[in-house]
Amino acid sequence: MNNEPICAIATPSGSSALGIIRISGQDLSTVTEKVFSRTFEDRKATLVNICEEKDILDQSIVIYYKSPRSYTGEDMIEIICHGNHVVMNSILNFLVKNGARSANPGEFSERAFFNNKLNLAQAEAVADLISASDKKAVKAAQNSLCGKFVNEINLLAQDILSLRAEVESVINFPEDDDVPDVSIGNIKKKIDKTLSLLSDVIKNSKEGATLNQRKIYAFAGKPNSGKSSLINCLLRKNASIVSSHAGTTRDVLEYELNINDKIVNIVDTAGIHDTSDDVEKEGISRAIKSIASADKVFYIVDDSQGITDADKNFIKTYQIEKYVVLFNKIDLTGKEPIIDNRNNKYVYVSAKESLGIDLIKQIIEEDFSSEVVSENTYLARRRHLELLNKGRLHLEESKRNIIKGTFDFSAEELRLAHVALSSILGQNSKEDLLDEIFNSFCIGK
Ligand SMILES: Nc1nc2c(ncn2[C@@H]2O[C@H](COP(=O)(O)OP(=O)(O)O)[C@@H](O)[C@H]2O)c(=O)[nH]1
Ligand SMILES: [Mg+2]
Repeated sequence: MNNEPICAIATPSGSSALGIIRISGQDLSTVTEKVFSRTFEDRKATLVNICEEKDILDQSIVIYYKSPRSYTGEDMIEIICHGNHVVMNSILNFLVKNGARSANPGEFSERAFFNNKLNLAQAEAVADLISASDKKAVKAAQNSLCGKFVNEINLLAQDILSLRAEVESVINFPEDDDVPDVSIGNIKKKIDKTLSLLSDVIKNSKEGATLNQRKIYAFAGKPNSGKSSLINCLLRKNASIVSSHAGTTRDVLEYELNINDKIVNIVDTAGIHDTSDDVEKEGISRAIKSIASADKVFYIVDDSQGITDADKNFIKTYQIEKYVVLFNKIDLTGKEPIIDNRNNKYVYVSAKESLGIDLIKQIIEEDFSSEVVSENTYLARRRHLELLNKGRLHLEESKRNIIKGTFDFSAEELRLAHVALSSILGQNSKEDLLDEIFNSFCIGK
């Protein structure tokens, strides 16, 4: 790993009261000498004028963190200067002239990982905390960062290691003697216990995994039911083309909708019906795909025409679990904008008269309030869930082999389960995976 000095602005661009520039490297004495012409005491805030020849670039506070007691584990310096981008960039350029290199995205955290300051799951939690979009996501990212998730994984990994030792002792049992039933029974019990602990972690991780993924709401229905018109009402702009000509929307169009600081994606789709037009057919097949992957489907029915068997069949055919039927055009039928009490999946609206649009927003908001974040919800990534599930499959396979009496296969499955869990923490991870993870960080972190 490289450990030459790197530097970056760690605060957002634009004007702010203060800005922070970070420097990290195995040895910062040369850079310090050239840039500040002085040395600093460990962890003490010092007021300095940063001067390039006779020019004062800024008056700043400098804090020096001596290795290994720093975020990266290397020598680090934080310059707290005025939050002006011209000032900060001139300091950054001065640092680069004096031997520090501009840091790549996530390079500080990558160094922290290689210096065992953070494991991979914690490093990922740092990035997720920075990008968390609401209080729940923040709480779940903090649960991951403070090591609760890591502790659970470590405990599971230890259980699996000791199980493997037990299974191996059975393999080494003298050939002439049968393995006592008690030992086999014990191992089975222990695998079951580990499996149940692992299932709990998977459940808590699944809850958290949805927190940092943006929810997707697909608008579907027959042509001309008013899907595009309703979306334009929600977005308060003419985003999708509206026309009385059936088949106007042919591609899947995705928009961002902000409801009380919660951002969701709204998807406008081609109207579903039988058609011989090839372009429309392709649009319909794309619509069906995006409907299948949406978190919820708003199915639009033209209330002046009423709900038909084809509409009802659509929900059944595509096994849409979470859906709400929006009966649009109530300006034509004279109904009130309400959520039907008898069937709370039916909502009456009018895009033309902007009636019931708040009810649609209310339904979206309720999806957020039903999410629970407990002490054990982790902001797990897809990568973690995949590895947890892989661990579970190997454990189950190991148990099957114990039952069959193929102990050596069972031990191998336990080894693979252990590899899966330890990969969550970044043990034995490949370089390209690490690159992919750290490259998605922001610069300065
Ligand atoms: N009267 C009435 N007409 C509407 C309403 N919503 C949409 N329309 C009309 O229905 C037609 C189809 O609308 P559009 O949004 O393009 O439907 P889409 O094919 O489902 O996207 C257009 O002529 C719209 O002006 C409504 O609430 N009331
Ligand atoms: Mg449309």
